[in-house]
Amino acid sequence: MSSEMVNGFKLLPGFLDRKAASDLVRGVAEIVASAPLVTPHMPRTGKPFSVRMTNAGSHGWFSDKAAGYRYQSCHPQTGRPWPQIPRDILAIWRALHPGAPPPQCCLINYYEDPKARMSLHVDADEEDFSVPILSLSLGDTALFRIGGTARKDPTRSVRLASGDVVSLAQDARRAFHGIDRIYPGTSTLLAENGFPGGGRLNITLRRVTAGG
Ligand code: MD6
Ligand code: FE
Repeated sequence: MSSEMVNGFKLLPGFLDRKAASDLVRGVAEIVASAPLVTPHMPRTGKPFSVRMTNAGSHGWFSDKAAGYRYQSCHPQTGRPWPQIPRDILAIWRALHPGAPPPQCCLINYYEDPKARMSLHVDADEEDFSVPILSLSLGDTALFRIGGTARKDPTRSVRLASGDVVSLAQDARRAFHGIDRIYPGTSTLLAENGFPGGGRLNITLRRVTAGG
């Protein structure tokens, strides 16, 4: 914890109370019922991600070996448009990003495997970097690491607990970040709200296209 936190990183611990978090998880369970979780794969190598994903909104993020990282309007397996972003999620966006255009992507990452993680990355598939990304953590606590805009920059680690909200704006919007590990069994939220396997959900809200 020696380095300065990159500018534009904001952590709101416990922003969501248990009731709000439970409602969100049940909303995600509804999304998953119509847009099933899928395992993305790395471009070129085809290595599978350890998290499964789905989306809501007009733009869904996905990756596979053949076509790599991209946004697409339909679910890769069902071919149906992604479900709409739930109203309670849109309300959180409006409360924290007043004046920003509405999110076009609600990416849902599910860490069910206790060994699931997400390697250091920059979210760079969007056209518009002026709008912050908002991240909601639900369920088991995770160890989040964030550095600077260069991969070699020093990093700092913070634990993200259920109900914590993170906003990445300014330099942090282009900063490397990832999830080193989750702490299994630290929350009952998911198991009690439609995810019998427990684990952790992360919801990120993004503006994808420029203008708006
Ligand atoms: C996660 N989060 O919390 C992974 N990306 O599971 C992210 O990759 C992330 O927390 C952009 C903005 C905020 C984030
Ligand atoms: Fe990210």
